[in-house]
Amino acid sequence: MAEIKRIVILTGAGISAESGIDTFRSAGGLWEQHRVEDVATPEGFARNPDLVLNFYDMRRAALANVVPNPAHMALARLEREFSGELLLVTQNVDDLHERGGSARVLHMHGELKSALCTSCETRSPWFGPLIDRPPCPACRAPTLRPDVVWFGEMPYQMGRIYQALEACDLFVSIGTSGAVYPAAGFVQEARANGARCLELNLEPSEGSHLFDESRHGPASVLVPQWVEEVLGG
Ligand code: BV8
Repeated sequence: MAEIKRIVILTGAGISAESGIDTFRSAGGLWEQHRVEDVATPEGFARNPDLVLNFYDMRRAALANVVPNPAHMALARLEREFSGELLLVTQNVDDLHERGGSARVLHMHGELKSALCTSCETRSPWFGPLIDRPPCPACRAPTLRPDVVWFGEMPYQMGRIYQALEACDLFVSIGTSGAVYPAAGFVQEARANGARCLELNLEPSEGSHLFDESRHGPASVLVPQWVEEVLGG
């Protein structure tokens, strides 16, 4: 494999599946229990804020019952030992990358452990429930919402992500179905700029045909194996 200098990694719910966090599209997954329109859109939040606040309060509380798996640890090892540039972008709102040892994680869809004030737009680290309408730490207004990107909202730091996709020589997609844009389009950006594209997923994603190589299996096996390869064993 030619000398790899700049890697962009995109992770999805599949990397946290073996830690016990439901993915969105598996049987019994998150979206089977709730309609997307009701719990992951601004309209759903406006229509029934308690339903949405509870949905995210439950997921935030559930973080206490899960731990990172070997895939998260392997990406933290890559961050420590890889001599080139690495950007880890995750669609996940859990904190398992950080708890697995990754120091630099770009949460393009926000994170459960952050609250956004709809009055002053301040983001605050948040660990408890929001259902009781606690006051915003900055402006005291009782107008905190989950700091996650809902459907129809703009994902975070897209400029930085596209810049990295244009410059990278390797794009790796891990544990994502390729069902949601703009994340699902990152492989096209990377390809257009001549990067090699690798998919590590339990089964072929919707965009599998766009990858130079697609390996199928559990992330806890595939990711440590791949990191070992990149670091030259
Ligand atoms: C935007 C945060 C534009 C919240 C999420 C038509 C109508 C309306 C909208 C659209 C439309 N067409 C396109 C759109 C845009 C829309 C979209 O893409 N819709 C889809 C449904 C068609 N996208 C948006 O709205 C985005 N915003 O476009 O804004 C804009 C432009 C200008 C100005 C303003 C706005 C925002 C989308 C973000 C939504 N938020 N999450 C929360 O978490 O609750 S989405 C959520 O689902 C995830 O974050 C992720 O992005 C997405 C997909 O989930 P995955 O992570 O891939 O998980 P999934 O279960 O699907 O797959 C898991 C995979 O893992 C599987 O492949 C499985 O095989 C694999 N796996 C399982 N176990 C393992 C494993 N792999 C390895 N090992 C294992 N053990």
